[in-house]
Amino acid sequence: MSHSVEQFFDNLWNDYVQLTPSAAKVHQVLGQGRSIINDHVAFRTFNIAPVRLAALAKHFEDMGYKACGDYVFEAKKLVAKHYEHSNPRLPKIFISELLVEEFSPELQRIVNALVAQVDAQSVAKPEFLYSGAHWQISSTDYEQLLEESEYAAWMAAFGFRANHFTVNVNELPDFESLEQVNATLKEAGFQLNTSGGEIKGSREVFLEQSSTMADHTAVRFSDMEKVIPSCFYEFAKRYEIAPDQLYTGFVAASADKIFESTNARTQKEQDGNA
Ligand code: OOG
Ligand code: NI
Repeated sequence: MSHSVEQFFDNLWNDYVQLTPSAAKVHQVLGQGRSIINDHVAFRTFNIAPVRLAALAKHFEDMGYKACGDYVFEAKKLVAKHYEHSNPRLPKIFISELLVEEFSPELQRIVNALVAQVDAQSVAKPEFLYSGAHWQISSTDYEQLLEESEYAAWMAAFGFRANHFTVNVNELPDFESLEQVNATLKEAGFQLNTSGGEIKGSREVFLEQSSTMADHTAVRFSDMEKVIPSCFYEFAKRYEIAPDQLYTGFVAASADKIFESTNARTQKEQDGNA
């Protein structure tokens, strides 16, 4: 892999781990000092120029990635695409975008005002993908977005960066199953996302996924500081669709639940059931 692609993923990881300190602990617990291979990295955005999914994807296409799968999330009012590289050591890329025009005029007004602050020239640089928020937002606007779309609120608070990395469980030498990975994580004190069950998907759909609930971090809004959910870590085990050929796509019904990993309400419900 070229030096610049490697450097890109290093920078992306460094931004992510700064906001998500538990990601470093995940590597210690599952890798015991050995390097971890990531299955994919996920990004979020709004379907408004200049930050549309296609504009983010352009950077990966420039690195040699190809568009593969398309996904629709009707209830969350989102669409997504995934990208693959011919170098199997490079993670797949999952990018979603919020269909802003399907929301209330208030949400549209807040989101359009945020995106209007983004300089189109900055979007054209690969560093944009770990550049965070390009705007100021008040905590009241954040709370208002949260009423309608947890995704919109997350984007408003954190902007452009990896939403999560995903451990490739097939490549973990010490673990046979995702159940085993989950048990080890829980023993180490991690809280897992139980929305739709701890394991989303199955061998029948060729993909099993689980994730931690997002870390919490202090975000400086224009009027005050608030501690809110930031980013999480995901775990994926893939099954063969043919001899020696692992499934490389995503599963929309499972992804729908993985999105909940940044949802503080889901977290409260889980705590209530604990
Ligand atoms: C993406 C959720 C979906 C997957 O692997 O299915 C996903 C997100 O939370 O932004 O990552
Ligand atoms: Ni994911």
